[in-house]
Amino acid sequence: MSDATREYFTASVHETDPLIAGALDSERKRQQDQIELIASENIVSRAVLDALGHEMTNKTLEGYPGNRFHGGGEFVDIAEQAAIDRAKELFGCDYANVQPHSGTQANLAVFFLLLKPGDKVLSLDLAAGGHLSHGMKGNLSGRWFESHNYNVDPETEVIDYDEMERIAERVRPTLLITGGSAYPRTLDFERMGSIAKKIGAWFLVDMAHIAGLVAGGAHPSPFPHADIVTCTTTKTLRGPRGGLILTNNEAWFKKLQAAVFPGVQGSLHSQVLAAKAVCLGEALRPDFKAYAAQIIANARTLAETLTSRGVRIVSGGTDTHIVLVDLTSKNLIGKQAENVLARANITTNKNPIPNDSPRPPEWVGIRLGVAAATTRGMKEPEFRILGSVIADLLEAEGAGNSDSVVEGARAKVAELTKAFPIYAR
Ligand code: DSN
Repeated sequence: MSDATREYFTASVHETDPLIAGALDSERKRQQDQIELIASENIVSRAVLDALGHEMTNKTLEGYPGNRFHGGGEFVDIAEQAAIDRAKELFGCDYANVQPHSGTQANLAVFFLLLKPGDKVLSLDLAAGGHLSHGMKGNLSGRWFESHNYNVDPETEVIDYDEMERIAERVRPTLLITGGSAYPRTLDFERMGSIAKKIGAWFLVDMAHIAGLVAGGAHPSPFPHADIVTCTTTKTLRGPRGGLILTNNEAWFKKLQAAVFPGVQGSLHSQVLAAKAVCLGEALRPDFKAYAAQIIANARTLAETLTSRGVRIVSGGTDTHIVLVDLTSKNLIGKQAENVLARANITTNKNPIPNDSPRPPEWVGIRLGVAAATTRGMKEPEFRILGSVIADLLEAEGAGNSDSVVEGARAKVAELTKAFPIYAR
């Protein structure tokens, strides 16, 4: 073996690429030192990381277990079959496709399966918590399909199911969609499933954000009300980046497999399938239920603490991992809040709230999600501290004197992150 070949197979990224090694090290430190409150994030297990960084990444395969276009797939078949079996067991459904590279790809495959260009879809308004892959104009789903929205009640900020029914009867969509990125309340799958049936639409539940809560019994399951369900394996499910599609419809399943491959994807991400199997296996363990229940307790504690300090929470609270904050109560917009929290090492994102401006720089909300900090082991006492640190920062920023408060807030965050370390080395 030449020296160059030996080095190729043995040298670490620290030896070969200082720029990227530095970025990787800094990102690890950032995750340790910051409290992650972005609702779509979580912290995967060492076992999931092991799978993601494995040589399995070298394997190219198309097709499905036992029926591949390339040779040498026997070990990836084990991983993919385990992911399929575990997904079915976890979510109590008959069929699972675990190949989508993301939640958006999963939704695209469902559109490919069920719709023709120009067909109508009806989904939750983006500012009310919907998702861009459900018909936003800038997304293929909004370009190729006729997109309509339902919304939340302006008073309660909870989905107005009566209004949804009226819109569904008027629009007559082929596909009714629910779920999204920033809806903090329990979704009434039974009611929406019956609306879909009444108007002869298919019912898609995109449970990307709440999949871990469903898996852990902390949110009702979309089955048996949904015709088809998509999700990511990131977020509350606490796995690698990627998607799943689940259904009980035997007649669709063959077509669904073809809709994913070759419909909207080519070869699979072999190592991600292994990581999906690992995270789904973790979610089947009894301690996952305790994690899911703790998420709800933590989110409620955070919402109550903020409310007690005069910070308005959209819909008055939460049933999930998401706490959506209306910053007008503190004379702020989303970007200002995101920035002041970032200065104290709390990571969040500006977000629209119901009926917000379509322009991101004008959004008046921030979205807080408790899953990652819950994974670190933080419980109600820590979320009380965190809630009051956040309230201090928002108040100070609104009053134009945050500099004096940021230092103390950083110190409190540092105490928490030190007490709850991740990936100990
Ligand atoms: N939809 C984006 C979010 O919720 O942050 C990414 O998953």
